[in-house]
Amino acid sequence: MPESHFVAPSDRSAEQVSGAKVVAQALKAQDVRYVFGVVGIPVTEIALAAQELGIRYIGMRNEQAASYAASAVGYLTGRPGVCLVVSGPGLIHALAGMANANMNCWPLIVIGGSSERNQETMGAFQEFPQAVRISIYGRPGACYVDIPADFVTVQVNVNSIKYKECCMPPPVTMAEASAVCLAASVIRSAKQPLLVIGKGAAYAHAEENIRKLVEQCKLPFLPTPMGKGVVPDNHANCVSAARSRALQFADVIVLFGARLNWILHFGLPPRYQPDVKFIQIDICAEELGNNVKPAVTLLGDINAVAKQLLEQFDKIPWQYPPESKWWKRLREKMKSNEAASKELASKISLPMNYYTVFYHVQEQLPKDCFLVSEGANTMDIGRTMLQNYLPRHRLDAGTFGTMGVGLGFAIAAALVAKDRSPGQRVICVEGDSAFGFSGMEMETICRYNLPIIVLVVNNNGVYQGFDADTWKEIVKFQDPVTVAPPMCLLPNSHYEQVMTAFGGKGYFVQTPEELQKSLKQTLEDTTKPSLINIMIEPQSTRKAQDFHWLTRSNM
Ligand SMILES: Cc1ncc(C[n+]2csc(CCOP(=O)(O)OP(=O)(O)O)c2C)c(N)n1
Ligand SMILES: [Mg+2]
Repeated sequence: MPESHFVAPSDRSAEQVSGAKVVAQALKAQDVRYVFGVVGIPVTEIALAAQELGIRYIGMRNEQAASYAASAVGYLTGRPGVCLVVSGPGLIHALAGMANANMNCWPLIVIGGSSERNQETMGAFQEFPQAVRISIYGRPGACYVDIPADFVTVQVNVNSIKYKECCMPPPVTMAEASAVCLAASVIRSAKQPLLVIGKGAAYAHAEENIRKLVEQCKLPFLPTPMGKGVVPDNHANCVSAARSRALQFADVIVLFGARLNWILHFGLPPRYQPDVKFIQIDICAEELGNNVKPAVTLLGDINAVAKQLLEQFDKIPWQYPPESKWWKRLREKMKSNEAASKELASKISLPMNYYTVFYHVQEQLPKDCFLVSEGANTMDIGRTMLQNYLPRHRLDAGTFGTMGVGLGFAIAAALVAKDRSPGQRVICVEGDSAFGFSGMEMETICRYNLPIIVLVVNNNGVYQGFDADTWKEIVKFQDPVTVAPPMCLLPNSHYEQVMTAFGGKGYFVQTPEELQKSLKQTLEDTTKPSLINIMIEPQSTRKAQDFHWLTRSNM
């Protein structure tokens, strides 16, 4: 390392500080509040130094879950969470979270402690402010800072270190005025308008302005999975229950921080009208015009642009007529879809189906809870049945469709809740397969005593499973190692015992009554984590859909 940078030769007697402490102080100066990681040489010292400075260090059981948790902190707080790993295998595990953060456009800083440096310069410490800036400015995403082992252990003169001031929140950018005018006029001329609210709107804290726009102009809206709650799901203008129809027949669609990727079926027929006019609002210029040519593009901060649009409708007031044919069509479809879900939910035969389970969960769900969810059917059906009332309170498999994120996300949400509004609950709804990816994080949850409620919706498999009798038949005649069907997991697995093994509460439930009772108990006990293992019919599936979720849109 260049001597002049760290040790002032004339002042060798001054107080010395370790490289690890310098790193921790630099993180603190950047307002990093949470570090998730798995320790090892040479990052243990950094974790200890961070703790000493009052930064929360959360020791996880796998870097994958640690990187997922750190990225969720970034999404929930707007400041990057840090994932601290050993280089090599630790970093390889953390790559999963970096890729997931990039796909979700969430800030994340991964710090790897590598082996002794060869020729690098001390510039590495200067990387922190840059990493923070790059992770939160423009489109947020993941950054990696590599710290060689000898930087961690080196003793340096405290007077020789200059910490960079805290990186400011990103500057707010606004859309071009003429484009805003054009967008307003396209909306005014719409016969069948629709607003789509994405997680970009949630991240930008655009809830107030978008809600005003919805109410002032009386427009129907649809949230994307993590856009849920920006405007509450139970708002009269929410048309989630007629999602396919709304997308398919809208003639003007305004995208607030929602990308035309697979989640929105690429914006293409047959899921959309071929001549639908998109008004695309995004923070990232590269996103504009992806897959379809928008009628209007508004480049800027989603909240600022929502306000700009609102100003247009303040200047010349306009409302979409509530008695229009479009509203009637949407309401009819919502009614029939809601009735179909209700019918499935009211089935009293055992084992339960997904709809019955989620009906009872929704009945007891605290309105202000964080909802974390992953799985296939578990997540898809859960999303339609479980309501979000607050922005940034739903975390799920996201743009990448990653299984294994749930428990890390739940841990992040529980920590943020604990610091911001104690008493707020985190409910983590997991498919039995999804749960397995990071199941050992139950120990982390119990070690930090985070009162998370984990619901494992257990159908003995991936998408679908087999009942115990069928499984017995299979293993009676054949070697289960070679013939167990690929979608099958061990029937009636007692996942709740993973929780009780570490001192949390576990429930194994098979009936609606048992489910109601266990939910009530877990919600009343705010001191302990719990896991409710909910057995459902192994072949239970979604109700018939007009389009499969993954319909190929370009056929
Ligand atoms: C990391 C990762 N590996 C594999 C997959 C493929 N995959 C999609 S959903 C899923 C699990 C679905 O089963 P489960 O969580 O039990 O939910 P269910 O549909 O049975 O309710 C898997 C393995 C994925 N999305 N991500
Ligand atoms: Mg399953």
